[in-house]
Amino acid sequence: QKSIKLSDYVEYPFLIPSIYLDFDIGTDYVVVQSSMIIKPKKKESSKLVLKGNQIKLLSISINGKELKLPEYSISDKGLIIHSPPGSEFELKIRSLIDPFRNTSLEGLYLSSGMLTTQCEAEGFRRICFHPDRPDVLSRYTVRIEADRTLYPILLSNGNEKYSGNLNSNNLRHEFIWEDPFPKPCYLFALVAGKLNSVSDTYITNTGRLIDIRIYVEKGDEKYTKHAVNSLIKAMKWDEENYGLEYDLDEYKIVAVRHFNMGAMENKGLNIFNSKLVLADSKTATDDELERIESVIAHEYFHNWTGNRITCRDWFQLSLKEGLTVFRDQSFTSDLHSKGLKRIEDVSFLRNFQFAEDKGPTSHAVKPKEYVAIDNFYTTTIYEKGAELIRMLELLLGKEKFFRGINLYIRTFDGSAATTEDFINSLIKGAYLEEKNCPFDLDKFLNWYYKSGTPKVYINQSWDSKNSILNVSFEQKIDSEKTSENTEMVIPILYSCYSREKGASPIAEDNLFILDKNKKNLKIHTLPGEKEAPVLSLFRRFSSPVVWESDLLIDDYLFLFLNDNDYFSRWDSGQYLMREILKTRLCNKANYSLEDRFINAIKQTIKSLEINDPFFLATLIAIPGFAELESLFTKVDPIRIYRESIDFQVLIGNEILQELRIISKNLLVNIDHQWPMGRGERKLLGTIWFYLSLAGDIDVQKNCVESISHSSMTISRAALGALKPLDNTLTEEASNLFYNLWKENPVVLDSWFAYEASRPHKRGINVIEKLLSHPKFDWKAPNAIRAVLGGFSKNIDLFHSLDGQGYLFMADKLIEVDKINPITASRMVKVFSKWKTYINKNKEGMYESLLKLNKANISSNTREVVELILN
Ligand code: B3K
Ligand code: ZN
Repeated sequence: QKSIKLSDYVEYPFLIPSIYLDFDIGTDYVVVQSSMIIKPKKKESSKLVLKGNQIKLLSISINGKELKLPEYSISDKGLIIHSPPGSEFELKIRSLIDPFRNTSLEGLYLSSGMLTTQCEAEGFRRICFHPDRPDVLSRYTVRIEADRTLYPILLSNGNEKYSGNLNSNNLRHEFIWEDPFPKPCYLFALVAGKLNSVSDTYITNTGRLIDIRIYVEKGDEKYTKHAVNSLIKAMKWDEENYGLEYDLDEYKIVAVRHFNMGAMENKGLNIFNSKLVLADSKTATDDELERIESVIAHEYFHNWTGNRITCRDWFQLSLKEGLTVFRDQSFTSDLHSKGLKRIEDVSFLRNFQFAEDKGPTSHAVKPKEYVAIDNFYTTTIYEKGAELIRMLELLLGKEKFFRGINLYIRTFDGSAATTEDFINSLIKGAYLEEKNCPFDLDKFLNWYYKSGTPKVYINQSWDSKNSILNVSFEQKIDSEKTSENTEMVIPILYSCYSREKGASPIAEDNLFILDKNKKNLKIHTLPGEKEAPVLSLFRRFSSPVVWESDLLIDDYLFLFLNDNDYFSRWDSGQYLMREILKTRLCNKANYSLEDRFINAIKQTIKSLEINDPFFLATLIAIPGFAELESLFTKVDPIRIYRESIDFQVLIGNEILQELRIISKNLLVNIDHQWPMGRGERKLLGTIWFYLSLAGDIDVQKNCVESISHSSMTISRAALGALKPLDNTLTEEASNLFYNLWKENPVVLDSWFAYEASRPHKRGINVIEKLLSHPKFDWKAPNAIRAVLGGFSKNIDLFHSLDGQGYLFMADKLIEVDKINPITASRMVKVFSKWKTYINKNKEGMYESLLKLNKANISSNTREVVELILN
């Protein structure tokens, strides 16, 4: 398949300063008329190439004069005008599109009776003929007319300019929207439908009044408060921290059931997957409420980092996504807990991004080529991209970092930039001159250009005579195919603890910059210090790497009990649990280590229970499944799953008494409104899980009763605790949950996911049944992800040794691909790790991949399948 290369970038030869779009919505199709002012950039003439996909051309004219073939040519890719005028002209195109049969959820499409759009990355070409590339910025005016009863609400970007009836009998009406800020077409949005809205206002720091409106289907108004509050918090935070104010008079959010991703930052008219808008503590868990708050903020933050300053081309995607994820992570950590948010983000990165970077779809934060850009909305572009910005913040220090950001925004406002533009502004803003930068910029840029997770090796030697700890560091990046010796700038934040004196560190949060393959560090401890101190490394997870050190089990136990950095303390426990599981899986269980670790947990429970229940719950939870898989060169998923359950049964049994006592104390606080009571609810859920696994019948029965608890967090925690059991109580709880929520599609998706992912002996029929369940909607990616995504986490079923799980998945993905390639190509990554599995699983997955490869699949899905196979 043909790939697009970064090195082939050429500027578009025309400017399009303004676009007027007219939508005439009928019952069977929509007539779109565009009128664009076009200016050639150079004197020499070049042809005008416009993209178009599934659009029927009706007529085309330049400066009022109709064009005839062969003055232009048309294909399934778009339209070419062979010799356009050499100076500014007006191009008018009338065309026709059919949103009613568009199942791809790209361009203009129908979702639950309303018309809605998704244009990023290349959906605008399904709406009208246009260059459809992010470096062409225009001012848009949009007129929409439609039937008044079918489509009472007609929205587009920007501010409302006019609305009125069209004919005397009031059947049709029209709206005109104007967006004064030049934008790329991927930020265009249109919504038409029967929607109710909830409104609020925000006054900016310069006193401007912003009208906030959330549009939802009738009946859902009651679920919008959380979204509105989140938006207001985000607006305030961006003013206070980045000095960035909202620029339009209106900010609208529309909730849509059929949506490929989470949400879309269209200028002034965000479109959201309904699961990320509709929520309160009765229908959403605490984690979901936090996620919604952060996604609302993320899309809002894009208004500057993405919209006012956009990407020159899609290779620069992390320019807006990495930076905006960094901003939303900072927002959440400012609002809640810095330490806990960091652990949450690191855990996500390790389980998803590291896994991606180890596998066949590994790519750089700034890739050099792609086939389908939709396949590049990955955790590498987003979350690893955010880690790079975080390292820059650490290396520059907050004050300089913000000076740099400021310069970037002032320099590139209203234009399309590259990641290099960003870095150069950052350094210039921070230090005035590049040469004053205290680290090697070129080596830092390797983080953008090289794929793979760097590995750092650490060895210590203790000079007791002089009380100096000598530490040697070595970095390697192995997943890059080249043999060249790549050096990165790896910031390492460290502390040192005296073994005798315990809790307060001798050296705290010092920064060591590893910018060579090998580099040594000398740590001077207190004179007279006899024993080597304990090193706490990569505090706050100061760079996105993996490391191996000569720290001893005793050191990890010490850090697990004493470290004052949330991440490092948690990570020490995670290390110990990884060791325990690794030795168990190699049939070399280390019982003394298990005993010592469990004792450490008991001590931790005593010290942490009251003041930080959330942290305690986090400390005693085992590492994620993907992280465990990554410990082995031959992965046996079924054994990993069983062994991790056995280990958790052991923890449950060993700390039964302690857990029972705490759970009683927690009950008084669980009814507080989010974010209050969150820690208590989290810990209670964790305790239920362990106790239920350990066979505590009272807890299991209590879980069934808690399904109808007024807090969704508690209800889902109860479901979770019963999940591994596969007994009548699990069944009963699941039925209760279903009956409570069968009329709420957003909540019901979590039931679909639960049913698909929980272990049960009834085999694959269960999944088939879920897919033909009357409440299952094939056109809703949320539902597909719930069932097929849930199924991929159902270890026994999906990985069954006869390969039937894999084949079933392949068949279903072929079906999904026919209606929605974007969703299918994302989901096909469930096969990414095939080469790492033990032979039986490997062969099974390989067969399914071959089946997919032989099928008539979309180019999106084919790109991923081919990458995985090769
Ligand atoms: N920019 C969108 C993602 C678009 C995905 C296109 N396939 C949401 C976001 O990152 O904010
Ligand atoms: Zn984004």
